[in-house]
Amino acid sequence: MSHDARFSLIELDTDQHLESLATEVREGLTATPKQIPCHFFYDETGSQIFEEICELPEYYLTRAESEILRDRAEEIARRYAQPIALVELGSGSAIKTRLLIDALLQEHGSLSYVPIDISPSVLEASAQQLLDDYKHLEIRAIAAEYQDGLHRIHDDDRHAKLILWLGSSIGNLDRPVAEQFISSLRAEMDPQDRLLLGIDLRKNREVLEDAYDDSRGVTARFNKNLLERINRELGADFDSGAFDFQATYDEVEGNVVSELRSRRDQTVRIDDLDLEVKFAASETIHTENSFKYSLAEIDALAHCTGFAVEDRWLDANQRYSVNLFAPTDR
Ligand code: AVI
Repeated sequence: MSHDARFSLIELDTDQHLESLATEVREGLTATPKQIPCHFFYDETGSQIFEEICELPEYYLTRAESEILRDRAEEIARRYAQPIALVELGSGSAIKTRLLIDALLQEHGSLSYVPIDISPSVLEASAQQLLDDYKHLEIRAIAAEYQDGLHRIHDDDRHAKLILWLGSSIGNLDRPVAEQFISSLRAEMDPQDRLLLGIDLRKNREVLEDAYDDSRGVTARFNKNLLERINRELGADFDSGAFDFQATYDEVEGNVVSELRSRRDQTVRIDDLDLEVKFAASETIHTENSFKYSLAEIDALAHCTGFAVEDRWLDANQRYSVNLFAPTDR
């Protein structure tokens, strides 16, 4: 069958949810302490640098998750007697998604893959590649916020759904926000549906700080790209060389805090906002939280959001977890 017959893209109206870079940069850089939300990392340059991060020796998360999925994909696929809908939050050009697609196609002969992502162009690009590679795959992409997209499938899908939320993306949400988000996913799920969640685990400081501040400076470049993006898109005059990058593990909170630190007193002008931002020497801009979970914290998260952990797998080094959440009656 042609690509056209196997591909559809629904675009839901998402404008109302998207705050612009301009609004959030103005808010974040006039706040105390200063901050820039981490979702702005991912312009074209930032997305490329993130791919480099995933290959770094220190950034074990991607490899650990792939190892688990490689070992368990068949076992996961065998849980289902019938073809399912594989729903992914984020768009899956990645090896990890392919491991599951391979196993599900092998088991059932056909598969409906439903990536949900805010960017229609990212969805189209990754879909074309997948359709080339898998002749029995159907892709029903949805360009939307995750919850709106899930709501859309809830209404018209009779397949059991396996929802993937991989990469420990949950770690970039504050814990109460993560709880709310997982509860909102639960609200869109039927009893036979499952949520497969990749979550990085709490562990010793050195491993974590190396993972988030690598020796080649790739993660530093990823963070400084935020400043360069503001230069490009909002006419600012940040000198990214006048900032240092640091990643610090807060053991009590289980949170790797990423920040840029001003090397000196300086003033930055942002033309498009008609704004001057003053930095004192050593003043920081908070760029990202990466929360880590203990197994007990994952159990508690499942419990308070209407799930039970039906299965859980760790990598050989026990650094990372993939968790299969099953809805419980409430
Ligand atoms: C996308 N997210 C889960 C990554 C993380 O581990 O927090 C982003 C990242 N930041 C620095 N390195 C990777």
